[in-house]
Amino acid sequence: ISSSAAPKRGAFILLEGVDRCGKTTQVSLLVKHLMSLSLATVAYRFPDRTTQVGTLINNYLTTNGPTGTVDDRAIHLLFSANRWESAPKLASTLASGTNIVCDRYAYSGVAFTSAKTEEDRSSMSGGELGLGWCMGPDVGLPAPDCVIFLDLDQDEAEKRGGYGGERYEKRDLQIRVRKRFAELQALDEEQGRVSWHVVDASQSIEDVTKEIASIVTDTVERIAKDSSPLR
Ligand code: DGP
Ligand code: NA
Ligand code: NA
Repeated sequence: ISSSAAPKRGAFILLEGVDRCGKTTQVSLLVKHLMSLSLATVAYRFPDRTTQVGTLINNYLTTNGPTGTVDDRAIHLLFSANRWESAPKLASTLASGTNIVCDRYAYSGVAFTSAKTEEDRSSMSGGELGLGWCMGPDVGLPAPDCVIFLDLDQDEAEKRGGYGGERYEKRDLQIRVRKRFAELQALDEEQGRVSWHVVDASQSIEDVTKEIASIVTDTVERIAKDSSPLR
């Protein structure tokens, strides 16, 4: 109990999932909830379409050109660059004791790119666009303290109304994306890294919110107590 104890850092809470799983709604409800507990919290969202790199990504997502018009590897690196350009701010925000609730991050990066082909890319040595290749550019980014995966099957996702027509909003791709996320969860569990919490996103908004709130309260307390440095 020395007076020179390291200052508390913020917790980095990440929400991931397929399109239409309700992430964006839950991120904003969670930020409000934490603020109501007097816990300083800010929301982040990736891709961040407001930067120059984000403008390129937005153009890519909103034009439904045939696959191959833009090289899949090049666009993968742009999504990663879009996270890296926020990395210093993410790190300083956490260091200042503010919590971050983030809508998508590097797991989406790997899940979406590696889902582009039907070939099995699940092994770490799956070649270009395989999991190992896809993970490379994001190695070293500030790591989340917990991943909340809003799990929704494709039939349920489609019941939620039409997709907005963006490039990735297609049934077969989304089914593969969900599988890739599960593979990434298994990898993290194997290696004892970040802890994942899978939440059934087909529940009512209120029930999902409650479940997330209880997971996050535990995580925020754990991080505030152990003051371990960011990885
Ligand atoms: P959103 O604004 O959350 O709807 O995300 C836009 C789309 O981009 C969505 O289909 C998920 C996808 N996406 C998010 N991050 C990445 C990434 O890093 N790489 C790739 N290839 N796709 C991503
Ligand atoms: Na979307
Ligand atoms: Na996003």
